[in-house]
Amino acid sequence: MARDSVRCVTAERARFDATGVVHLPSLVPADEVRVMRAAVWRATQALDGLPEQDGALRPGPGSEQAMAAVVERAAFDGLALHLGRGLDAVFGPGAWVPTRGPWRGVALPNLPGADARWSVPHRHWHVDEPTTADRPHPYSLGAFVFVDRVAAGGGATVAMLGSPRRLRALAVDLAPGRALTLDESTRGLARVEPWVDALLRPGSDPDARHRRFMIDGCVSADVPLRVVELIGEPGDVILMDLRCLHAPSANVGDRPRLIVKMACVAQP
Ligand SMILES: O=C(O)CCC(=O)C(=O)O
Repeated sequence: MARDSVRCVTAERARFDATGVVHLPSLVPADEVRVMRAAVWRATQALDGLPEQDGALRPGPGSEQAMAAVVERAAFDGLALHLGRGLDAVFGPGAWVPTRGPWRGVALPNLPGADARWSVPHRHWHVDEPTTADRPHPYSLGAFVFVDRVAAGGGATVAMLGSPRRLRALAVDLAPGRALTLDESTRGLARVEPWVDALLRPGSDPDARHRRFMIDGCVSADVPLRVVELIGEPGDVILMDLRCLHAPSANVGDRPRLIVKMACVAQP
């Protein structure tokens, strides 16, 4: 059955279409999460040091293979079933499936850095999949699986809600018949939207940035935009449209941020 003909418009599906993000609480059973958490933590400790980047200690260049290998372990095999249940509930049976085999995902640990205060990041905003005007849906989703609690300020990925829709409108103007480049998706959007321009510039006052970008947001070409931290409890999953603008943020908390990001693909 074609994906668009699936008549399954849940509230979560509507939220995903509007914002690019949907949060599915308690999708993965606690006993499985505990085993996954231990595996991610062991692999993190086995790394040869974690350099500080963007306000947190993160796996450095060259550790990509090790971080992908973590989620290939048997402890993560059950995730396909749980993610499949979540995807079916949101998008309709079989519309999306978790990727199988090698490179099915990656562990994304980070440890508290030296920053004293958390601020909405201005650097490293990016998309994982380019946007084209004529594709309402992405080819791929990221499933952020929380193998431990991630609280505000604790090194969460930040995402710009509404950005997939806004980037499609931008693609109509800037890139008819092709995909937006990363530069067009960030600085190109900033050129036509002052709120995004301010987001991408360093701002000295964390409170002002919090208010402007995470509470007030803006409406750009009729699309509400707002920045959120992807936070959650152990076993929660956040599905994100990989055309969504997102960035790493500082860990000013007292514990490691331990998540895995699994790839999911649309079925033809
Ligand atoms: O580690 C993070 O929070 C950032 C993750 C990210 O940007 C990505 O996986 O594309």
